[in-house]
Amino acid sequence: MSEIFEPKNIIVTGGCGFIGSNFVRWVAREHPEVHVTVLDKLTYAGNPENIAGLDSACVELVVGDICDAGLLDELVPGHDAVVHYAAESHNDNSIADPAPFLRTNVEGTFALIEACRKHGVRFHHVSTDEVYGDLALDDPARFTEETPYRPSSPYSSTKAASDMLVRAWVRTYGLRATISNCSNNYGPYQHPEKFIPRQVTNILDGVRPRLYGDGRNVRDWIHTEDHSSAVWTILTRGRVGETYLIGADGERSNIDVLRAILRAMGRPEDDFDWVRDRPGHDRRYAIDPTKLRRELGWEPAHTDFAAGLERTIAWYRDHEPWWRAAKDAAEARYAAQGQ
Ligand code: NAD
Ligand code: TDX
Repeated sequence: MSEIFEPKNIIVTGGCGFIGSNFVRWVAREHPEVHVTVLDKLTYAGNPENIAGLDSACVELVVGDICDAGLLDELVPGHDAVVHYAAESHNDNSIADPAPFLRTNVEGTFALIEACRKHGVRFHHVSTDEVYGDLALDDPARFTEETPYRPSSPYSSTKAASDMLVRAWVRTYGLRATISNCSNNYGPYQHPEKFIPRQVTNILDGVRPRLYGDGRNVRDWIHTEDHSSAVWTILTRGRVGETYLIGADGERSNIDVLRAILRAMGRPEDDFDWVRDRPGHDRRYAIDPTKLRRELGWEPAHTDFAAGLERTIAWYRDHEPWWRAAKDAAEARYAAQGQ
């Protein structure tokens, strides 16, 4: 194992989004000695409420664009590390309009690694298992760090491109960087355009959930708290230049997840509508997290999916003012796409 890196002063890009804000709250709770500067553009997916109430001596918000090289030149020096979550993150949006994905995911990552190279700052790149494409339902294989890149969607191809940039900057310029590729996250503060919160908020609204295609597509679910602890582990104890896959053995078909939501919310299991499939819809994702577990000793803590789902449902039930406007806008986008 390499030396332990003890950052005191980090930038978290995208810290007002779903996973970034959960990470910021996790750091504020577990490592209150660390100062966090959140850099977030506050797109439709960013909400400053997600980090409201945290000690302002520990967490500061800078509203800005990761593509803004001038801003990065001012902000990055003096920090120990940049943890990069900011992205356009939704596959369906990337199919409707890929341009913002190219800009933020590719050009934004480029601007950040240039700033980190120039100012000698450690970089952690948060990415996705979707860069590996998909697996067949009957394939016993899972993704490993050696699986070839084979992205399917505009979203995943821009994330793959950003991973490649980081790898090239490590090799060519000696950038001190690590990469993590995580499976599907769930938990509080997830935008209501995504599968689990969309179905939960539909049911709360008295609307039938919507299942794409045949519903047999498999996603490998991990609680966002476990993603946060894994990223912290890799940032502080991971080997520079390495990639680590993050997963918690949570493979489930979409129809099984939807039925679990319906049951937990007291609805009949068949109370949903089938809708048009997502073009290019990946069939199955599955992560083999052996490297992270063996090399860094990381273990997930939230492995009871039914319990995590119940807590997540309760969170959405209790936070309608948080999701209402975002949901209405997301449903207008879905209606335009026939989904
Ligand atoms: P999200 O869409 O909820 O949040 C994205 C955040 O980035 C928002 O706060 C948004 O305002 C900000 N942002 C977007 N463009 C920006 C820009 N140009 N400059 C500054 N800020 C900008 O996304 P998420 O689901 O929290 O995903 C976070 C990261 O984790 C992404 O990099 C995503 O690829 C990765 N990831 C997500 C999942 C998942 O299940 N959601 C799984 C694996 C990896
Ligand atoms: O209404 C829906 N009905 C449905 O059947 C929605 C919104 C989705 N789905 C299906 C599509 C997927 O098979 O549910 C599954 C999950 O969909 P999303 O929540 O859109 O997630 P996914 O496309 O798997 O990507 C997510 O995980 C990997 C994140 O959005 C990405 O940012 C991350 O990289």
